Amino acid sequence: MLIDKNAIASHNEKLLPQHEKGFAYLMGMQPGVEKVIRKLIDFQVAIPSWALGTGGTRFGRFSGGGEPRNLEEKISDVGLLHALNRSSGAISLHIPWDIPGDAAKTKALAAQYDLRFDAVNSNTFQDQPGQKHSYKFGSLQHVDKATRKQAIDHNIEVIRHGIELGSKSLTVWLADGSCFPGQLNFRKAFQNTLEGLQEIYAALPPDWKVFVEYKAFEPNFYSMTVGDWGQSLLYANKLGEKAYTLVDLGHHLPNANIQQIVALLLNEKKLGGFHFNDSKYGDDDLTVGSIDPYQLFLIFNELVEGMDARNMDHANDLGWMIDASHNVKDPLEDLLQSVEAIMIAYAQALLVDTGSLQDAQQNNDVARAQEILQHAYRTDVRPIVAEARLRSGAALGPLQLFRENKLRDALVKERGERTVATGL
Ligand code: PSV
Ligand code: MN
Ligand code: MN
Repeated sequence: MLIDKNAIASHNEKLLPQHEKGFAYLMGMQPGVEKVIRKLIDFQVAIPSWALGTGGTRFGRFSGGGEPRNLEEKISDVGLLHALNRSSGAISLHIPWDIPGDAAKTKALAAQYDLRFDAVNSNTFQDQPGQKHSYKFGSLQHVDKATRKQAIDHNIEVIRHGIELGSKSLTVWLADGSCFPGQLNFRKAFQNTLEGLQEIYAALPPDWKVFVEYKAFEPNFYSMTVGDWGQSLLYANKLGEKAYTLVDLGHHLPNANIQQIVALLLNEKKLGGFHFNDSKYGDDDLTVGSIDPYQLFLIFNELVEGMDARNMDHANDLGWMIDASHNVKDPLEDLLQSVEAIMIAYAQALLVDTGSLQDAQQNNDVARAQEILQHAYRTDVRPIVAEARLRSGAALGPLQLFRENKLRDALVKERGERTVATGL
C-alpha cells in the first residue's frame, strides 16, 4: 500500500486546527449535523475498473504514467483511493476488459484493501479477438439467433465471474440500435432483446439484481434499443422483481429532468442504481459535479426524500457507482474529486428541511420551497464531509495528500512511464 496510517495521521494533524474551526462554525449554524455524518460514513461509491487509466476519445488517447497494468494493480489503485477517503470501498469490473484469473485470489486481494465487488458489467458492444459472431449490428437485438445466443452466453459467463467474486448484481448496457431509418424493425429488436434479457434473468442467483442501463444515443444515432428510462422500465417490469433501471447521468437528451426520472423510478420500486458523471453536451463522462453540481444536488434531494419515504437504506439499497473517465486529468485525482462531489451533494440533500419543504409545497409557496432547497445547496458542507472522513480514518484532504506525498510519482516509479490501462 502506497499510503499508511501514519502518513494519513500526520497529514490530518497538520490540517486539524483549520478543520476544527470550520466544523465548529457549521455545528453552531446547522442542526442535525451528527446524523449527516453517520450517513456519510456508511455511504460507499464503487469505482469502475475502467476509470483508472486515462480515458481517450475517438481522436486519441494520452496515457499517463503509472497506470495500472492489470487487475491486481487496479484493485491496488482503488485500495489507495479508499484509504484516502474511506468512501470508495467497492470496485466494479467490466468483463472481458478485466477478468480475474483466480477469483479466490482476486477476492482475497480486494479484501486486504477492505474492498468488495460491486456490479459486474458485460460487454457486447465490442468484438473480442477470436469471437465467432460480430456485434456490428447489435447483440441481444440481432437478427441472427446465433449472435443473440453468443451475447446471452457472455452475460451468463459474467454472472458466473461475479458469483465467484461475491458481487450481487449485473449491469447490462447495450449499444444495440440503428444508425439509419429502415435499418431495424423496432418491434422485433425490442422483442429479441427482451427474450435475451429473460434468459439472462433466469441465470441470476436469487439474491442478485440485474440493472438495465439506458442511453439516448451513441454508438447508434437513429435509435437505441434501450434508449430511455421508459424502455428500460418496460424491460425491467417484464423481467421481474430482480430487474431494475440504471440511471447514468450522461445518458439523456439535453435538458432532461433527471431528478424527476429518479423520483418516479424510485416510486415504482424500479430504480436500481447510478452511474455518476457530469456532462455539458452528451455522454461526456466528466468528473462528477464539475459542470452542474446543482443538478447533482437536486438528484440527491429526490433520492433522500424518496428513499426515506420508503424506509430504504441509503447506503445499501441502491447501487452507487462512478462512470467517468477522460483525457486530461490524473485518473486518481479525478476519482477523488468525483467521490467528494457525490458526498457533498448527498450531505446537502440530507440537510434539506423536508418538513418545511412539504409545508411550502402544500401551501403552493413556490418562493419558500425554492429558498429551502437553495439554503441547503448553498451551505458549505465541506467541513461535514471532512469530519466524516476524519472519523473513519481517512484523510482530511485526500487530493492534497495524494499530491503532497507524490503518490503518482511513486506509481510511475513502480509501474513505469508508459503504461496503458485496459478499458475504453
Ligand atoms: C456506455 O456509455 C457506458 O455508460 C456503459 O455504462 C458502459 O458500461 C460504460 O459506459 C463503458 O465505459
Ligand atoms: Mn454507464
Ligand atoms: Mn456512458
